[in-house]
Amino acid sequence: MDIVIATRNKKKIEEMRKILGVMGIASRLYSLDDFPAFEDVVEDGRTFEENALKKARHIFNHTGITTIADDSGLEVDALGGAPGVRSARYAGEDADDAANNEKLLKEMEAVPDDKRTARFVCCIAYVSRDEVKTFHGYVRGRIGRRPRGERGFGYDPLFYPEGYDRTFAEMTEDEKNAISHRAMALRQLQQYLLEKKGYIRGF
Ligand code: ITT
Repeated sequence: MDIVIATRNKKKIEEMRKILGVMGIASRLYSLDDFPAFEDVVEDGRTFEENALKKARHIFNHTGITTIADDSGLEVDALGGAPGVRSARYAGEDADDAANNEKLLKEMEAVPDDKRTARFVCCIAYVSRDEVKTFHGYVRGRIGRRPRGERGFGYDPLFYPEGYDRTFAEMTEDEKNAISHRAMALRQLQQYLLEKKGYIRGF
């Protein structure tokens, strides 16, 4: 089966290619790098699910190829769930990862260690000719007081998954992919395809 990964985030593409590759779901994987002319959708949904569906439908309608979109973000308990669906744009419309991390640390300056809990959330939307499905993944953890590690992307340098004393940015790709919100959601997609379709390569 051919699949388009409907994201422009290069780090997400890398992670999803790796996870989907290990799962053997797709015979050919495209990303939006293969379709540079497509305009981005406006991510104005109130939930990760609304945004993921919007992105996946948009690309499926243009390509006619089965599409997977990821909408994800960080929910911090002490901030009432922020940055949430605004994770990519927390410090402003054109904010980069460093600016978003800096803003998060500032907002959390006064939050004591035992109240720095958070979770990463991922919604994967799957749109094909005859199906529209969504899958959800979560990983709980806590927010550090300074960035640590060079790997990953986004808020990885600040996020300590529960049970670990290293941030996602200090983990190898494989370590992060074993427990991440994105991998959990993609595993559910894999399970769905396996049960409903039975056409996954390698099974
Ligand atoms: P696309 O919409 O093109 O997929 P994007 O980066 O704008 O790319 P989102 O709207 O889903 O993607 O925003 C996700 C943001 O949430 C991302 O930019 C990070 O700041 C954060 N995030 C999501 N997953 C993450 C992860 O695994 N590690 C660190 N930060 C993550």
